Amino acid sequence: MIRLLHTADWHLGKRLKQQSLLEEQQLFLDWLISCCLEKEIDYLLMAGDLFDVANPPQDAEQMYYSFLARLGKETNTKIIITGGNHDSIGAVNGIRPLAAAWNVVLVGEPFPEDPSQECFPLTNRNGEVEAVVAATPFLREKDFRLPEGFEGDIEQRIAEAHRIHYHRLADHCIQHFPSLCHVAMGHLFADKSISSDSERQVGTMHGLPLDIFPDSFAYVALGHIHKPQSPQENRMIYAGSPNMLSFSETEYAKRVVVVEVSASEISQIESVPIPVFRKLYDWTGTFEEIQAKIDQFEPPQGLTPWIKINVREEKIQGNECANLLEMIQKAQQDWNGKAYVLDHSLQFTGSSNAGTPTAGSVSIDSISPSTIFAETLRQENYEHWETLNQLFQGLVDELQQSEGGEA
Ligand SMILES: [Mn+2]
Repeated sequence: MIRLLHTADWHLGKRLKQQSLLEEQQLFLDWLISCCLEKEIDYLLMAGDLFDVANPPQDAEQMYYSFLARLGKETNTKIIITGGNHDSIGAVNGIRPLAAAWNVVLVGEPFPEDPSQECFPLTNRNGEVEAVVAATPFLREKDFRLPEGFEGDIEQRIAEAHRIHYHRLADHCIQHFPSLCHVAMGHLFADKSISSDSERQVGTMHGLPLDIFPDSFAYVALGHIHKPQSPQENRMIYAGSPNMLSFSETEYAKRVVVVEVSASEISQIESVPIPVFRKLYDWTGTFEEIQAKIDQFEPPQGLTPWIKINVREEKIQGNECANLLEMIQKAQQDWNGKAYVLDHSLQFTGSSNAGTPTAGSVSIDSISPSTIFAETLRQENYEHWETLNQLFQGLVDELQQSEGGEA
C-alpha cells in the first residue's frame, strides 16, 4: 500500500494588496508536516505553483527549504514537486542536486523527448514498487511537439500538445511498469473547471479536454485552479490552493487530497480539510448594510482577519468616498487591531450607468468627477485633501449650474 498526499498552488511569497501571506503559509506547512505524520504519507505530490513569482523573495525560499528539511527529518514522506505557470524553471530546479539527498524530486520543466526522465516509480514501505507517477510540470509553448503540418487555432494546438505529451508518458508507463498503478500530475486548466480571480490565464479560454489524459492513468493530480474540484469524479482532481489567495476564495474550504493505492489500484480518496489560519471576508452592500455587518462583526481567533468592503449604492450623492473612508477608519478604531480592512471599492448601480458593474471594481464612467477627485487625493495621501475637495466640489457645482445640466 502507498499513501499519496496531493496538494498544489502554494504560491509561497504571495502578497495580497501588499500584505505578505507568509504567516499563514508557514502555518500551513507546519500543519502539512503533522498531516503527513498522522496520515502516514509515503509521497507528497505538489502539482505546481510552488512560488508566486519567478524570482521568489528570500524569506519565501527559506521557508520552503526549512520545510523540506523538516519533512525529511521528521517524517518518512518523500516529495515530488512539479513547476507551475508561476514558477520559473530555475526556482524549482535550482536545488536539484541537494534535493535528491533529501528524497525530494523536482521537475521544473518537462522532458518531451524522454518520458523516462519524467516518470518516477513509487515504492511502498516494504521497498516494492507499487505505482508510478508521471510528474509533468506546466507545459510551455517550447515544450510542444506537434506533428509537422498540424493545423489548428491556439486552443487546438495547446490541447493536441498536451494529448501527445501525456500519451507518450502513458505508453512509457505501460511498457515499463505494466501491472502498476499509473498516476499523472498536471498544471493546467482542465475543461469544466471553475476558476477564481487569483489564477493567471494559461492560453486557453475554455479549458483542455479531459481526454488529453489516457485512460491508463488511474489518478490525475492537478494544479492551477485554486478552488478544490474534480473535473472527473474520483479521478481528475484539483487539490486547490491551501491558503486563501484572493477575496474570491472566501466561500469554500481548503483541503489536501489523500490518495491510497493498494494492490496497484486506487483504493481510497480522502479530502482532508486544512484549518483556516486567516479569515478573509468579502462584504458587499449599501452603506447601511455594510455598517450593520461592521456592527455585528466579532473578529475570530487566529491571524488578523482581512476584510474587503464593496459599497454598492444606486445613486451618487457626491460624498460617498469620504463617507466610506470615515466608516472604515471608525471600524478599525473599534476593532483595535483585531481586524483590518485590506481593500475597498465604491460602485453605483443606478440606471444612468452604462453596462453591468463588475464586482470589486469601480467603473470609471459610473462615478462623478468629485468622487474621482476625492479618491485621487486620498490615494496620494494629500494632507489638505478635505479643503481641496470642497473647493473642487464648488467648481463642479458652478460648472453644472452654468451648463444647466446634471451630474
Ligand atoms: Mn496557481
